[in-house]
Amino acid sequence: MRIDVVTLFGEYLAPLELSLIGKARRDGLLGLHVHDLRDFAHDRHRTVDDTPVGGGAGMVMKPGPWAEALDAVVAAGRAELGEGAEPLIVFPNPAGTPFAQATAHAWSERPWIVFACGRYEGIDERVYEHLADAGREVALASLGDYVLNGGEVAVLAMTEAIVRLVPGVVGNAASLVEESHSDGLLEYPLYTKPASWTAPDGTVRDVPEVLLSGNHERIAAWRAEQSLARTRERRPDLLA
Ligand code: JB8
Repeated sequence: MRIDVVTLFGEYLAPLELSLIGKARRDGLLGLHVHDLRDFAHDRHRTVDDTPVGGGAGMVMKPGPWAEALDAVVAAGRAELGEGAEPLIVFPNPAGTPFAQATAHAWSERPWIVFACGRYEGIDERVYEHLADAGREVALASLGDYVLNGGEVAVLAMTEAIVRLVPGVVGNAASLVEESHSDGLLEYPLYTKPASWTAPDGTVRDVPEVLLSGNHERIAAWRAEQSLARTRERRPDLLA
């Protein structure tokens, strides 16, 4: 899978060198390319923003650098993947469609995703029109109902959620089917040894007896009941 990121703050993406994602890159399962939007601004000050037409607070990202950057990234990706290759271009945006585990699964099957990180108040609307007219596949994706300073942190989160679902990236594929949201419910409570643990305040805390029973049917039933109870309590919206 190939992932491109266009950003003003490439340093924000440094964590993608680490751990699981870094290993996927070294193993050749992921090609990650970070591009500086400012390389596509051609005036003396390499300007990428300007004041909002019609008035209002803050600054708006100029359309020119974005159109040039995305056209260049598409051309570079096609040189690697083939001239017929078509990326999904994702703009993290608090006004986008919610990004969920189902989105991560769907996008983990894509050969190529381009993330476009906005900053300031956002990007000139004509960039989206330009991409749509060029026949590009575009998605606006929101991590949740809160506002970040830009798309970079959302790209870190989405990239990790997507790449860990690419076959071969997570060593134990079975752990992917037991986690929260894999079946639309929250995960059941987890315990490890010792079965009887004395907390720092002296309280003895035992693992639920059913988990020590060796009765796999009873254990599965208890876990299913716990998942459902937790989901009803914490995330009733998931049951509706
Ligand atoms: C300016 O919260 B976010 C997000 C916030 C942003 C921009 C992009 C994404 C651009 N603020 O996902």
